[in-house]
Amino acid sequence: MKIDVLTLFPAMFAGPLDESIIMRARKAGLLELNIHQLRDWTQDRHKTVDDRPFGGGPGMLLKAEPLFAAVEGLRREPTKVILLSPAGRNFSQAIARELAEAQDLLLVTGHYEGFDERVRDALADDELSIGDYVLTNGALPAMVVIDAVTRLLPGVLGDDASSRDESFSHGLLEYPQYTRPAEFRGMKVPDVLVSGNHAEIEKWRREQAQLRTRQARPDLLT
Ligand code: 4GX
Repeated sequence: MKIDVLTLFPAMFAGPLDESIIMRARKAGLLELNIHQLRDWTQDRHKTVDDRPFGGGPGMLLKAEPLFAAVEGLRREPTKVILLSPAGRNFSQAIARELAEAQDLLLVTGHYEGFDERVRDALADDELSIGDYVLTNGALPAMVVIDAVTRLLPGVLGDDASSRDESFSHGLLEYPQYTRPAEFRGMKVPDVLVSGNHAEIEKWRREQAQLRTRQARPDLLT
C-alpha cells in the first residue's frame, strides 16, 4: 500500500513512523509512505496556504488552490482521499480494516479552523475523526490512522499477533494476564492460572473478559 500525507508539519512525522513494526513494514516494501509539505503547491512568494473566511468570523481556513493542486498532483486512481478532522466519522477498527483493503490512501490533514468547503465537496472521498477532542492539527490523527491500517496489511504482523487479533475482534476486552513471579509484593497470580487445568483457564478467561467489558466498556456489549 502507498500512503501519501499532505501536511503543514512534515517534521512531526519523523519519529513515530520510523520505529518498530511500521518501520519494518516500510523497509519490507509493504508500506510506501510519502510525507508532503502543502506549501510546495503554493504559487505566491509567501507560500500562502490560509486565508480569512468569507462572511467574517474568527480564524483562518486552508485555501482551496494549494489543496486542489496537491491532491490532483498526487492522486492516481484508485486513490482514496481522506480528510482528518473533528467533523469526520469516528475512526474505528472496522474502518481500519476497510482502509487496509484500499489501494492507495492520500491523507489530508487540516489546520486552523479547517478547509475551504470546496475541498470537502470536490476532493474528499471520506472524512475521519480520531475522537471527540480538539487537537492543534491533523498530523497526529494521520499517524494514528497510518499505524492502525499498516499493522493490518498482509505480512506486517507475525501469524501469532494476527490470530490473537481475530479473538479481539469479537468485541470483548482482554482478560487479566500475569507473568512471573507468581507472587509480587504480596499480590498473587490467581490460582486457576497456575493450576495447569486448561479447560478451567479457558472458562475463567471468558468470564473475566465478559466481566471486565461489562464494567469498563458496557457500550461494547450493546
Ligand atoms: N480527529 N483536529 C484538524 C483543523 C480542522 C478543523 C475543522 C477541519 C475542520 C482532529 C481529531 C482534530 C483539530 C485536526 C482541528 N480541520 N482531527 N484541525 N480529533 O482535532 O481528527
